[in-house]
Amino acid sequence: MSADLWSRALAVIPGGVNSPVRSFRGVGSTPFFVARGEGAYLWDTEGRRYVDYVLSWGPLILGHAPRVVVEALAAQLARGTSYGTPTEGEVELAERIVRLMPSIEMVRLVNSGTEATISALRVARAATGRAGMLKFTGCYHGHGDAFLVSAGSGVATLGLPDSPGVSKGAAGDTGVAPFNDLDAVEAVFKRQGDQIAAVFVEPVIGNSGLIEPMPGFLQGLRDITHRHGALLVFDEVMTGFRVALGGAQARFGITPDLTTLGKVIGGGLPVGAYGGRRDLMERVAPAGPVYQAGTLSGNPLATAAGNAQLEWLEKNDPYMRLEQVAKKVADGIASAARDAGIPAVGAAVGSMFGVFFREGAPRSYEEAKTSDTKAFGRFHRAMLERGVFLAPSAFEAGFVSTAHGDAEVSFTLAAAAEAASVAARG
Ligand code: KE4
Repeated sequence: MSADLWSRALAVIPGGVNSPVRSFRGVGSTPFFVARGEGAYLWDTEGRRYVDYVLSWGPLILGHAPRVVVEALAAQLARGTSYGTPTEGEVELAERIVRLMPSIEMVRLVNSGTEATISALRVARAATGRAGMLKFTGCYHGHGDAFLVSAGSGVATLGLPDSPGVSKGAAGDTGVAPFNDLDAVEAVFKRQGDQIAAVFVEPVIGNSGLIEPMPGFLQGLRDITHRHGALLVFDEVMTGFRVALGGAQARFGITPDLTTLGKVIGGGLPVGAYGGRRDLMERVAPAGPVYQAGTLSGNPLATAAGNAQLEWLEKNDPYMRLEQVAKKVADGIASAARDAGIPAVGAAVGSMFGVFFREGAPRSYEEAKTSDTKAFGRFHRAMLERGVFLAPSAFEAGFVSTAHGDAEVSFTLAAAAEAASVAARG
């Protein structure tokens, strides 16, 4: 069934997938097709079961089809799917986000993380009258033109288009620096600080594998941006409601000017959001002149799922236990790899985790790239064969949910012991 579906998909969808990372090219294989998900598990169309650590790339912090979300969606479905008018659910979700992330005084709902970051950049440029933006290698902020840039040569340089179709004009206002390198950030601001509207950062990188901020790095960004009149934007599409109830900004005690959100706030339905200081957000149409719109923004199904999921998280605050589970998985996989002779290190922040096949935790994407991706590819395939689905790339974070318990962890670590020796054999 999967083989037939795969050849049909390749015939009519670019690369056979609706998002590149799902193609499993990062681990040198081809994807399975999912028939259903429940709790911590996925079943493919051949009936094989997997413990799922991808969880739709982050949104499913309560696991697949949690009762509270399913019931909220069923109730809403009976009342219709979209109206194109204001609804109570949007107000409730906006109030919840504002309550849980106090740096966000006002918030606009959109349909994806990409929409959130391109809109936040537009607000930052309007508010400062500047065009420049600084991002970090290894951070992914969606596929907006200004963000699809890679570092040119040298430590911190003007971005170069990282994809055909991104014009020099669109990329030319973006600077790129290595994560955790405040000297490089200072150097960029020294050269062109008065042109930089905003610094965008994943406060904990989830798009290079998991890379944690060094002590003082995030505060350093806050100080530098304050000094130069630039805005600090925390892209918490992945870390928001994942690393703590109030996101990375609560965990690290930093107040950004703007925050972008997605994933968890939609409970598995398409939602993104951007928000922050009232004086900035009141510039957004129709309150102000900065235009941004969306047919299905804040639609009733997405807000029903998002409200149900966030309400459960606010009531139960599962983050301590989620971090314990994530740590067990990350450390257990890393030690299985080391026992098989593969250098490896694991890390967990809240319910996100990462394992690198290298000596020592990387502090930047440049360091992460030195990990053994070939061994990771062999390990990933061997884990799949043993019923464990890890992110199909050495440069993606893993996620646990409230549905991942001791049974799932011991199943995973037993599989890891075997898969590591397969991977080590080459
Ligand atoms: P979306 O446009 O995919 O909803 O969000 C873009 C985005 C923005 N910011 C951060 C920090 C993100 O992690 C993402 C999307 N994350 C990827 C996972 N690496 C989504 C998976 C995919 O591209 O299919």
